[in-house]
Amino acid sequence: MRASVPNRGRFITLEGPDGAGKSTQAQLVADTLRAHGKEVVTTREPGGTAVGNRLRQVLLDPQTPLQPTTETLLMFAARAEHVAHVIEPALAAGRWVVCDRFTDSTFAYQGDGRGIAKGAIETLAAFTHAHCWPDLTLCLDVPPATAAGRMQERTLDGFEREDDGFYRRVREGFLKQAAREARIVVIDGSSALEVVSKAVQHAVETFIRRTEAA
Ligand code: Z5A
Repeated sequence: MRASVPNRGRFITLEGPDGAGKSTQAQLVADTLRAHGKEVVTTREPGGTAVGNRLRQVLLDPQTPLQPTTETLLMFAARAEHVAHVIEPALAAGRWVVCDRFTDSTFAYQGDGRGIAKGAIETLAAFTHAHCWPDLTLCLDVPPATAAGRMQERTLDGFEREDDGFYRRVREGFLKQAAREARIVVIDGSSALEVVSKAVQHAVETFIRRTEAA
């Protein structure tokens, strides 16, 4: 994190299990920032660049299940491109970046979900983006049944076909991560849309006030 560099933008991520409402809320976060006069770049992971989007297709393809190690390395390969070509240049130019998922997802999905050692993920994170960590993370928490209900209409990707045990470990992983990191704000994503939106807006406005007072 380099939030102390003058005029540097801020990096906000949305996290949580599938179907938690991240994509829906990412738009609101961007709108709230723009209403406060910020220039905003919205993006997502895996993806965000041409190479990242090609890796995303490989990562989410239910026909080609990957080894957990391969999956982890490809997530970081996509992230290295994303940080270098999209996130860092935007922050350096004073823009605020709103990103749907980042390295907290790797800790939760590949770490808690697939059993990759936390130390290995920490090493890859330091190698890939040592100086680029989110300044604020909004973690939307939903129980498995709520998320499953929201995903019913969809064609499911490889991750969404995992069993309940995987989903529970991922959810717990996010909550453990939030307990360790002060930048992560947990929001109950299972409430009605207006209620979740209000909580998200409050968290973003509180963060803006804090950065303006600093
Ligand atoms: N992954 C990983 O394993 N490791 C990593 O390091 C990274 C990612 C970066 C990306 O897939 C997959 O990659 C993801 C983790 C893995 N696993 N999966 N699956 P993705 O980008 O396709 O999926 P996602 O990130 O999980 O997004 P999602 O499935 O679209 O969920 P969402 O963005 O959190 O939810 P949403 O699209 O905003 O909402 C889902 C539905 O619920 C939609 O119909 C909404 O209208 C509705 N919704 C939203 N909020 C509410 C409320 N409050 N009430 C009622 N209904 C609501």
